[in-house]
Amino acid sequence: MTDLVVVGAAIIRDGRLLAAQRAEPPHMAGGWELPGGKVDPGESDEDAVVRECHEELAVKIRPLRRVGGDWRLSERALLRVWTAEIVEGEPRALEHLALRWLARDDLYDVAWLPGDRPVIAELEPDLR
Ligand code: 9L3
Ligand code: MG
Repeated sequence: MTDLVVVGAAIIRDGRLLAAQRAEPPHMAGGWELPGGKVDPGESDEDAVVRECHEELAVKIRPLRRVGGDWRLSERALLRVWTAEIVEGEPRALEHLALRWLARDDLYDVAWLPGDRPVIAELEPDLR
């Protein structure tokens, strides 16, 4: 079986990272993640991360730089992450419970989902 590819956006503005609190499924609800989701069949990873951020946050983003390689989420899913900038709009929690902009000092004030944690650590140098 091929792995399910999930893409995530590390949206950084003024040295702060946008964190999003999941609303579902129940075992993940309340946990914090980089916004994103599953790549559709035939869709490129970068198109998927742009689409997901539009659907979830109502913003247009531009992916900038890949963060690490394939991050294992589960036996069958992996996460690919890009740093990104907002080129249009102001993020709104259309599918999340809440959004927060985190500086380096408050990066771990939220309960990151276990799969996202190693990615977050790699983003520290990008933050203020
Ligand atoms: N997931 C984990 N970390 C993330 C993202 C965007 C997604 N940063 C996990 C949660 C779900 C699966 O990947 O189990 C698919 O994500 P979604 O399409 O439900 O957002
Ligand atoms: Mg999602």
